[in-house]
Amino acid sequence: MPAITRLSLSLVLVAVMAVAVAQTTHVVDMHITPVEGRQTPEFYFEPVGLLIQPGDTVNFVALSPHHTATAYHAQHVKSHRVPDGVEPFSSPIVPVGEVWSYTFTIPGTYDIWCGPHEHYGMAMRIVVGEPGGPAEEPVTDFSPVGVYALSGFVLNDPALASSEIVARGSVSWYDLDPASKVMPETP
Ligand SMILES: [Cu+2]
Repeated sequence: MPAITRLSLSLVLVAVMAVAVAQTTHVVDMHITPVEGRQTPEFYFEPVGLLIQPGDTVNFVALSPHHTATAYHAQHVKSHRVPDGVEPFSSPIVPVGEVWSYTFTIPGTYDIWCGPHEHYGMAMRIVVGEPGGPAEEPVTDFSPVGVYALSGFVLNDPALASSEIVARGSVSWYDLDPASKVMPETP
C-alpha cells in the first residue's frame, strides 16, 4: 500500500475513534422514596436535569417498579415539549433492576415524563447540546392530557431552567424547591 494511502487510512481511523470517544453514556435513576410524615412517597428521576451532547446515550435505570421514560410528544399527549423533528419515543415499563437506553441526536430541550407517575411529579428535562424548542416555554396548561399536576410544577422550578442545566451540567431532585414537589392545597 502506498505510504500516502496508509496515512489517509490512519487519519480516518483516528477521526472515527475520536467520534466514538466523544459519545458518552449517562445514567438517570428512577426512584421512589418515602417521605417522613407523608402518605405519598416521592417519585422522581435522578438527576432531574441533565446536559448531554448530540449522539450521547442515556441509560434509564429502574431502581423501583412501574416507571417509564416517555417524551412529551404531541403524538402521545397534548403537550409537545421536544425539539422539532424528534420522533415520539417511550420506554416500556422498565423492570426493576433493568435499563432502557435512548440515544439523543437532535439538539434542543427535551421534557420527559413517567407514564404511571406524572401526576406525582415524575418528570425531567434533558438539554442536548444547547437549549431550544417548545420545552423552553413554561408549563401553563396543567392538563390531564399534557404536563399533568405536580410534573408541571417540577418542570417550572427555577433550578430546571435550561440555562441552569447548562451551567450545572446536572441538577439533582434535591436541588429543587421543596414547594415544587408538593401539590398546592385545593380549596
Ligand atoms: Cu415512575
